[in-house]
Amino acid sequence: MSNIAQLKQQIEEHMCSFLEKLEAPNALKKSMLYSVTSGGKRIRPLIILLGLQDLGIPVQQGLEVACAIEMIHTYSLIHDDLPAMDNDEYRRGKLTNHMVFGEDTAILAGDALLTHAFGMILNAKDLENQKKVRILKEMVKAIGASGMVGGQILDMYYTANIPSVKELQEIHHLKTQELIRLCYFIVGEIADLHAASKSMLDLLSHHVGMAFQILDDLADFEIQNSSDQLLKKATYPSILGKTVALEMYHNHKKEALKLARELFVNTDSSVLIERILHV
Ligand code: GRG
Repeated sequence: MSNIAQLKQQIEEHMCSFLEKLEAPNALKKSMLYSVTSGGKRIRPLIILLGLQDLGIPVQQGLEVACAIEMIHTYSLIHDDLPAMDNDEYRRGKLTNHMVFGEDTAILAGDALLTHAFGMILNAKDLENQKKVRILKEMVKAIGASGMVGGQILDMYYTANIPSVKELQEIHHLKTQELIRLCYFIVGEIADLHAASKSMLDLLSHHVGMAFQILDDLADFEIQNSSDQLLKKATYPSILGKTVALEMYHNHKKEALKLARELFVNTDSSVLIERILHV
């Protein structure tokens, strides 16, 4: 099994054992576990663990934080799929959480995953308290009203109003890239990198986040009657055209790989970027 596959398995096992041990009503646990185990690529926790490994830091120091970030990502997807948001019936080829457990339970499963993410970081065994505080502060910024949730409301607003390119960038920056930025921030914090390397990680997260979003938009552009198209959502190819969007994607990917090669001695972080951004 490859190193990346092994780490992915470690992430899955840790999240499952954490949720199975959780003292909570069974109906809620089942709904949380359903979405956590429904086959995500685990990009965000892998960014953290591979980044640490490539810098020579034991992955154990970041395992709980990495799983917490995946729980936050899962909560955001459960809520994004709800009838009041994108109203999606399927995700990752499976019925969405509210289709299986009902809207009420799906909302609460998302709430519980978000809350437990904070608990997981607070209780992380191999992480110093000072680092936990710095990570939690940045996490609040990245996922709350001035981050992912803020991006989601802008996304809703611009479903009825066409955004400019600058406005589209702002939506995606908040909705998608802030969580990716947080993952690279966590690597820098746990590995105690100096300010210059932290700035490089920040720039790396920008390029990975941009290329990731444009690629997602390009894939959606090719699907007839996708949910973005049905909801008349603005995307990079719909606003700029496919050729320009493709060129932007290639440029961001190239810059991301250049920075990853400069930052990390080992190459698995670059392998992961190649995999995330594979057309
Ligand atoms: C509801 C608070 C709230 C936020 C929702 C993340 C998000 C904000 C919405 C998801 C919708 C979406 C398609 C966003 C674009 C980013 C993206 C491609 C997310 C999917 O991430 P992957 O590919 O998913 O990592 P998997 O399934 O692999 O976990």
